[in-house]
Amino acid sequence: MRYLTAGESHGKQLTTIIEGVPSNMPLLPDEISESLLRRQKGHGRGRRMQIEKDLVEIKSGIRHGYTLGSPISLVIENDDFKHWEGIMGEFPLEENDEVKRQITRPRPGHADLNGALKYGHRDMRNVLERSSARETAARVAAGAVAKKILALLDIQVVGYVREIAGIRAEDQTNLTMKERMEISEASPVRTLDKKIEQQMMDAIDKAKKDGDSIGGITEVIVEGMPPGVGSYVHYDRKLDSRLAGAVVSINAYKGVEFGIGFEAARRNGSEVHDEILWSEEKGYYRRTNRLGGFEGGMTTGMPIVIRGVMKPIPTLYKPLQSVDIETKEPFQASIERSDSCAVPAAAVVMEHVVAWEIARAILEQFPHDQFSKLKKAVDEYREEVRCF
Ligand code: EPS
Repeated sequence: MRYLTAGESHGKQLTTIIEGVPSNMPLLPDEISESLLRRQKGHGRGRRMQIEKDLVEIKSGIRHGYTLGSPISLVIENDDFKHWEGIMGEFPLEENDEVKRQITRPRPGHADLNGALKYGHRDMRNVLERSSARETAARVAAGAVAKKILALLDIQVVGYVREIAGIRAEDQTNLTMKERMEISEASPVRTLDKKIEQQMMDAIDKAKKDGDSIGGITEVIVEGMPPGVGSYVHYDRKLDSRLAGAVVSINAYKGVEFGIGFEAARRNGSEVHDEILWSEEKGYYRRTNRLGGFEGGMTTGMPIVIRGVMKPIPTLYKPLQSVDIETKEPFQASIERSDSCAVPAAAVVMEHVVAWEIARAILEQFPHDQFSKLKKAVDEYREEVRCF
């Protein structure tokens, strides 16, 4: 299974093309749009999210509510395009037409300067339009399809916020997946810890007032995975490594950890590894889950616990010093409209990129063109490993 996204932030639309989804799987546009609307929410989002209402249109690959097995193409229109047609249109400029809002002052921390050097763009709008996190809407659309595959295989995925600007939510280990989903969904900052919700919101309001931005940590849990998915044989099929790559590919993400994560460096081996137990009902399981659901690049069957670090968004109303690429003079970087904190939205993005990698790995291990055959193969494998 693979996908490609296309689209500029203020261009006409975002497009996602997915290949390799098995046939005869039920899928409705509303199921994808629900994920898109979740991504748009969150305290700290800027004015752009009031302009957009991200709803997906399915252009191919689905007929009468079922997948065909052919590529699925999905479109999300940018409502804001109507304000940007002159700037973002595809036709050549007329003679004497001025390029409006040309950007020559790169923002520190954004893709502006490196992208301009790489592609030879003197107007850095050509870079920022694509490097904008608007693209994550297209990735959430792909992830929503992956989540549907997983849900039908009894695998659940949920993402929420663990930390914003140093304000930490306590680990809520006693909650079920359903509770995690419902509680985080009801929270304006997508946290499970009611006690620190207001503090997080206050920190976001303060950052906004100061013209600054703040980052945080998001966590995704995956439950219901069979053990042995991934690989110890091939470096590029290790599932934890693929998940780490996918998470760091989300705009502004700088790091990833599984289970106890970096804390493992400070503990003895006997306090890191998870003892193996067996019962008739569960098959093999671990007494603890410090390794976050992975051993040897493969799932253990325990919940996958993965956290990602999002840096503060680099678009600041209080801009940092930069250099104008036309004059080489020092300047304050360009000011673009921005979110003061997108961590709650990023939790939804991370949930979906994780779902995508998991579904992709399952389809690699159980390659079937028809959904019912995939389901049968996964169920048989589950039974086989339980009694192994
Ligand atoms: C973004 C800047 C803002 C955000 C945008 C990401 O957009 P605009 O430039 O239109 O104000 O709202 O996020 C989205 C549009 C989105 O859908 O998440 C950036 O520079 O990365």
